Amino acid sequence: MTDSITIALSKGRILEETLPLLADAGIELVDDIKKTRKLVFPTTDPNVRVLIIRATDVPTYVEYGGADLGVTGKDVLMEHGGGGLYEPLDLNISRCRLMTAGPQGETTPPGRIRVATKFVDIARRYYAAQGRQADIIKLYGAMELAPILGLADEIVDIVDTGNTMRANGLEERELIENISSRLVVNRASMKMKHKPVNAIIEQLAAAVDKRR
Ligand code: PRT
Ligand code: MG
Repeated sequence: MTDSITIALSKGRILEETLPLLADAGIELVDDIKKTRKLVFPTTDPNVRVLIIRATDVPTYVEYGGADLGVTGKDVLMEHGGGGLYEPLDLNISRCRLMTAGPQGETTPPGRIRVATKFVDIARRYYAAQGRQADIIKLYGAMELAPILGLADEIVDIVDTGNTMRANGLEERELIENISSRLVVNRASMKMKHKPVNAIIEQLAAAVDKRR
């Protein structure tokens, strides 16, 4: 079955923007994903199946060969730690910014600070590169609450419109990275299944170009 291909997609907001790109590449889901609890889906291409999993699990599935290809945010890839995966294509979807933020009208206090985030490794690397001392506190959601409740001086989080930050009395401070979703490929699949994998990369690249 060397030619059968598994693609891991991130559920949630990335999925909605990924499906039209895949459709342009000739890969469409056969089932209505909203009406089933399945996690593995056949597609209109008999050699391609799709997994719909958490964005943060996509790099892991692809790195260990559970899937040949995957789609996930650059933020997730940065936090996962890039090694072990090819990243051949910027899909130019689900764009947002990874920012530091703190209470409106205040500046970062001097000396050692506390930073709340779900992006622990990214935050650690970022503050270290700035030569700033930071204790990183891991949260799994609602990072925006942390400064208001005195849990942290700053947060590192995703910003799109900025509405969530503003609504919680926070302001953006420094840009860590501009984010979009990326196609990732398992290293062995790139070699062993070169032909079908490459065909999908090229068709997706054309679908992305068409939308520029
Ligand atoms: O929800 P779950 O815990 O299962 O996973 P998830 O939160 O990682 O999934 P999802 O679907 O919410 O987001 C997945 C990916 O979408 C992220 O990894 C980013 O690459 C990308 N993305 C794009 C975003 C946003 N835009 C975004 N606005 N991810 C999150 N947000 C959130 C942000 O965390 C904040 O709470 O939206 C809020 C900010 O939006 P604004 O418009 O108010 O600034
Ligand atoms: Mg979410």
